[in-house]
Amino acid sequence: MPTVKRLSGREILDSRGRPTVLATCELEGGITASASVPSGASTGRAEAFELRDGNAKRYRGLGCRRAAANIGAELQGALVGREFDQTGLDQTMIALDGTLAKSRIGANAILAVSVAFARACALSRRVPLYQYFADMMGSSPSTIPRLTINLFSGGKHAGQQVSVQDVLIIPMSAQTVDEALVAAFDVYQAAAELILSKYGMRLLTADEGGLAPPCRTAEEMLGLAVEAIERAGYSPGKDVFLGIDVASTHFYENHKYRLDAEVLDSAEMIQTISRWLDRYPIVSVEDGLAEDDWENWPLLRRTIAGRALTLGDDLLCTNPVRIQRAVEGNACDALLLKVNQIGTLAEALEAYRQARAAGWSITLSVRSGETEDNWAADLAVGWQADQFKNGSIRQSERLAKYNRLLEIEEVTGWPLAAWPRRG
Ligand code: 2PG
Ligand code: MG
Repeated sequence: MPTVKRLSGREILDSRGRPTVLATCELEGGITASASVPSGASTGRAEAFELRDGNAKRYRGLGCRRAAANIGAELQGALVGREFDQTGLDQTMIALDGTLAKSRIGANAILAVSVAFARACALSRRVPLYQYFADMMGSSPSTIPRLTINLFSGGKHAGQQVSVQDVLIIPMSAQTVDEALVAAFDVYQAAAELILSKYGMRLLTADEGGLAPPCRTAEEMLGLAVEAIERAGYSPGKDVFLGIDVASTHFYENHKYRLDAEVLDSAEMIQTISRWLDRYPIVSVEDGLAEDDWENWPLLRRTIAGRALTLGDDLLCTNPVRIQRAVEGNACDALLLKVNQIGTLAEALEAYRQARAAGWSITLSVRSGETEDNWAADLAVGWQADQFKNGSIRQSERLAKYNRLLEIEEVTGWPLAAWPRRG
């Protein structure tokens, strides 16, 4: 097993221009690797804790110097000279931190070390990072996850002009990453032209590189997506489908959903989503209900089963305890897996296994604040996620991952995964 020789941390900036953490891990024998971690904006309450400096005079309190320093001081002190496998390293850091949310050392510091160590181990074994991740879970990859690509943004990612956070396109007839990206390009260009002709709006992008048309309702945005698919020469509901991240936690207050101009209770919200499914080719519904609206999730799942995945993001927070509750209550049939919601690779793998054991589908997702690091692409392939959610095809922090998938595709020749059975 590899021995940790040196660890160091650095504060860097993410794609929103906010500080985040990069860790560098040197193993005995001289191999060195670095990794950086992302950060969300529409976060769930149960997410692991990002340690930030809180100094209002610097980056409005968002600085990550303390988290970075914890890598070079406490983590280095505790881990140096010791041999680990991935799970051993992660568990040692969890125990050292000693808090439920990793708030003492910081989940951002811990995850950066977890991934930098993984990358260094892959290098020392002379295997691609996706192979290291596959070995970690004992899988033999043979496909690349199907891409779900952000077309339009609203909600917290685009200044709330419309309540729903993401409309994604899912190129379903594409057999390869290359074909999926071509379709995404075509639809994106068509959508940009439509937005210019309908709203006179020039091309401006939201946090994940998607377009942010000044729609007033979710249906207007969904209709625009269908029009863009047609205008690009594809058949909606045949070549290209839609996914939505409703992110409804962020417009849920006093047991009501403030969806655009409407105020809906949970049953009405479910009916509204069901109507969207009748009218638009939607096959995945993320966070259709809020993270605290546990009791109504089973009805949502039953109502849309067979038509679309019931995908839990804020509800589950990649947290094994919450996933267990959702499995027992039949609240979802799909997990949105974001490693930094839980804070280590080992725990994310536990979450993954739980979801798989329940027969759920898995979408591996990056965050709205990302860096140029591309480890999430290797993780999605190595762990054989069904889908990969990586934002739009604009902005280098997104392309770092898409371009890595192109490289993996070229080397392996693996096709895109089939869409999972819905029901
Ligand atoms: C989400 C993610 C990615 P954030 O809600 O699924 O789109 O956003 O990283 O802001 O939580
Ligand atoms: Mg989400």
